[in-house]
Order: sequence, then structure tokens, then C-alpha cells
Amino acid sequence: MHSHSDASETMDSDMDGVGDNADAFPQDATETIDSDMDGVGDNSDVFPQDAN
Ligand SMILES: [Ca+2]
Ligand SMILES: [Ca+2]
Repeated sequence: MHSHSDASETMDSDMDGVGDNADAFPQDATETIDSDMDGVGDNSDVFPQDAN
């Protein structure tokens, strides 16, 4: 099932196993989530739960 709308996570641009819709960094295979939404992925964020 392939579509341009990608309603069911058919695309994974960085091939990290996390679909683009759920991937906060669809172009970065080393990051998938940003818990504090500060723009720095959890893996490289010293304080992933604190935006400050
Ligand atoms: Ca991905
Ligand atoms: Ca962060």
C-alpha cells in the first residue's frame, strides 16, 4: 500500500525504522523523538525532558 498521503507510515526517509509521520527527525537516522520539543533530538539532547 503506497500513497502520497502516507496515512499509514509507508515512508521512512532516513531508513531508521520509524515512519516519517512518527519521526520528529525524518531526515536524521540518529534521532527519532524530541520529548521537550526544543529542536534537539533526545539522543543528542543533554536534557531531553527540559527545553531549557
Ligand atoms: Ca525515520
Ligand atoms: Ca530536545
